[in-house]
Amino acid sequence: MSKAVGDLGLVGLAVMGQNLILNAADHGFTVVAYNRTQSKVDRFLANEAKGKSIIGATSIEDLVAKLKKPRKIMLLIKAGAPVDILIRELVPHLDKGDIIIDGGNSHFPDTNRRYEELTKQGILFVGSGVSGGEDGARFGPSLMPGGSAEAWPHIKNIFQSIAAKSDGEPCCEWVGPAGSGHYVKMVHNGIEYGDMQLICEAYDIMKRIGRFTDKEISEVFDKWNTGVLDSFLIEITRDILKFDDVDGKPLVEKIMDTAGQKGTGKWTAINALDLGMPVTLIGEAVFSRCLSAIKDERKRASKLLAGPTVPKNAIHDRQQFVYDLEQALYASKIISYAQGFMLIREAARSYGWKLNNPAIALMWRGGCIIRSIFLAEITKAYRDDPDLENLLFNKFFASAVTKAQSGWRRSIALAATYGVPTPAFSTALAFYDGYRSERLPANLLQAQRDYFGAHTFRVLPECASAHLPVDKDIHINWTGHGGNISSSTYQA
Ligand code: NBP
Repeated sequence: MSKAVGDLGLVGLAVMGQNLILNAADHGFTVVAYNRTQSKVDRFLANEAKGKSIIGATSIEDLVAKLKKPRKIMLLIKAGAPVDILIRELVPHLDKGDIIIDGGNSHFPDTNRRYEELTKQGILFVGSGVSGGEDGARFGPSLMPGGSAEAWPHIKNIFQSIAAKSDGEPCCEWVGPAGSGHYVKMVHNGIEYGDMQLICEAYDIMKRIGRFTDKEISEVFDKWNTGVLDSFLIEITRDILKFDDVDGKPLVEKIMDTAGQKGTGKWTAINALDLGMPVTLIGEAVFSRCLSAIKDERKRASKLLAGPTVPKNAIHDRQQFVYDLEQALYASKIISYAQGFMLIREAARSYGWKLNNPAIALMWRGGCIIRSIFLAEITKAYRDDPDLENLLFNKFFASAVTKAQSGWRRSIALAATYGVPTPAFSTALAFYDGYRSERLPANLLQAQRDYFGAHTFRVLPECASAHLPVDKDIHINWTGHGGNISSSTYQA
């Protein structure tokens, strides 16, 4: 009979699983490692895990038998069907109150479903976002757990011990119920798409309009990394741009300019549309990858479709040009995070989740791909007011955007003048100008819909009259020959 000595069981010995096990062992926990392909367990025990508080399991039964109660079993396996298969295999061996944690990139509706099913069976289920890649898993990831709240006291110590620390605080807190942990991870990944796209646009403008070399652009990122943009992604961009191939030429310029967009970025954009939230920057970041992917078509179009050419002296003041771009990047980033938190707020409302907003910002401050100085300010904003309606209503961010906006507008105008695409910069500014507009042209849109589809409209209270009553759906016979019947179903 196996002895129940394990604090944590971990299933899945690929890159994330192995590193998280080593991390947990370094923090004094005894981890029981299991993998579908047994040879990987044997290899791991004989190498990286040797001499550490890590024991192997030869079967699901063996794994369960080696864990202290309530058992805590974390899955770090391929998302999708494998998670359902493994849960089905595990459950018959578990007792009520045992805990299954899915640490993979599962889609939150799947986590909602698994949470419901397992709750009925008395098993506590946690869906946890894990970010930071291989290095994060090994030395401190950002962890975003949500699901059965009763599980949190049992896993809190392990999770907060192995998580990254930011100013001494663990980048891990309880997010909320059901699939909310995976939801927050999904939005994190969407924001990551946006941050990367913004950086790419700044690089493209410096290259194509400023005619900077990669080394010069690297120096700009190096400088930016000491200011408000200080972040992991700016830091790695700096290093990528100064990395030469064996022939002394920048390696990045030899890389095919096509990118994929499966998974969490796409899910975030789809969810934003489902919830009716204008998360435009992440949407543009996903579409930019789609545009990059049609390389052959772009190649043909580049020969056929004309645009402005960039003169050699397009930039008169390099310092101002770089300063403006920094402001454009900073302001757009503020908009992207404001949109991300708008989406989280709407999800909480739509799905009936009570979410911990200050903790979400805190969890993203360290360990993960979007870690940055900037997130300290977001954490502060939500700590000062956990129910903050919009990040842009916070004094610090409102004033930061106000200060940044002339450089932001100049950068976008310059790029448009010379035909350099800036989908993320531009959509961020369009959102900002739309958000701060008390009146938008949707009045005309409503009139058009009523004209062709009898879709009705509402009238502004100050314009109400006997034939245009307030708070009533009104249909007008715009042409004199249309009917007076309004549509109750047609949605244009
Ligand atoms: P992978 O996503 O490559 O998954 C490989 C693991 O899944 C192996 O242990 C494999 O076992 C196991 N597996 C598969 Br495939 N089908 C299985 C099944 N039906 N039953 C049991 N096990 C099965 O590993 P990863 O890159 O370490 O990522 C793990 C999770 O963490 C994923 O959900 C991933 O999206 C997420 N994630 C990854 C990163 C990253 O940087 N890689 C970052 C953040 C989150 P086998 O050895 O027997 O084939």
